[in-house]
Amino acid sequence: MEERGFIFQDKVDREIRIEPTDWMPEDYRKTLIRQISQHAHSEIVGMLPEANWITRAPSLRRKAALLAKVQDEAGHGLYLYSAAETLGVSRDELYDQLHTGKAKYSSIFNYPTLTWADIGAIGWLVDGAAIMNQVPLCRASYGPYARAMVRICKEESFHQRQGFEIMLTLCRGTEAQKRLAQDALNRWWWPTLMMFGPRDDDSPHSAQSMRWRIKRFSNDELRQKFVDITVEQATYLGLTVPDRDLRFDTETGHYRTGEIDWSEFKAVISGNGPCNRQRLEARVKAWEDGAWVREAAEAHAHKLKKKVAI
Ligand code: FAQ
Repeated sequence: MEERGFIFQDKVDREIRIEPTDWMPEDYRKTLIRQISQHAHSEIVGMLPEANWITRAPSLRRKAALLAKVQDEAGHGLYLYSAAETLGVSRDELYDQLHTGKAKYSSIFNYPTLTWADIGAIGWLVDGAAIMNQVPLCRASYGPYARAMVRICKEESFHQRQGFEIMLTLCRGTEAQKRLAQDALNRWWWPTLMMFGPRDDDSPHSAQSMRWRIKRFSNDELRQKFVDITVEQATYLGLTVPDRDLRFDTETGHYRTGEIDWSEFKAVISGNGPCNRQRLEARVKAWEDGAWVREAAEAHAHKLKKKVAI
């Protein structure tokens, strides 16, 4: 057992990918199921805030792009559920964990999309944060997860640009449009910073996940990279980041933010954010409304099997 553990860690250290049929420590398997399934749920629940604006997109071009983005997210969820299944958990179990409120998904999707500018802010900030966190995951030690992330990141990068372009259009528009863009930044800035997870000294899983090379950077490192890039993009847009304590530290070359409201983060991840109940209800309803499709598909597969047997 010890020797297997040693060989496993040695492979990880030498950047040899771990594949589903390889031996792996039970805790590594559990950690991956936890992270990959939370990630899959996030993609699926993440469709809801944006779907709210598909029927109200301001032009056909915007509607087509938003529809395509939301479809991509469904695809991301499916690749990720498939990656989780390679670790021996069934998709039904994962859905059940989501629908019964046992599973976490990203805190960010528990905030409402009040105006069209929120769709711009989600693409720019939320997808921007997702890319920052997910590009290193393309080098995660577990093969199926890393490979799924490659395609996901390419698509997220398109999503981020469509969001930034919406923001740019609004910021170059009328005063009222610019106000919408600023209001969206005001509401999405802090929740986006929370997406990276708790501070390093309050993150129970980080150290082990870094030893296993599932994570390559800590939560705070990724958050800092995101802040450094995004503050400059906000300046380019002519928007103000809603943080009075934000300053550029000439010594380190980084922007320093004020303190994140961790009590808000904790409330949201324990089910008490502005839209948690609404999001879960929508997922459970979709599952229940789809029961007849699953039954019909099963009956059809059963018929086909019978035919082949004859
Ligand atoms: N929300 O010890 P750590 C997207 C939980 S996809 C909710 O630091 P870890 C695409 C954490 O699970 C966005 N819970 O944990 C899109 C753990 O709880 P547990 C999703 C959070 O795993 C864009 C506890 O706190 N991306 O946006 C959050 O080492 C636009 C302790 O935390 C991923 O899932 C949070 N923000 O690091 C779709 C990426 N943060 O399990 C639609 C993959 C932490 O003990 C529209 N995941 N928690 O009960 C990761 O990189 C990691 O799992 C972290 C957390 C960095 C999220």
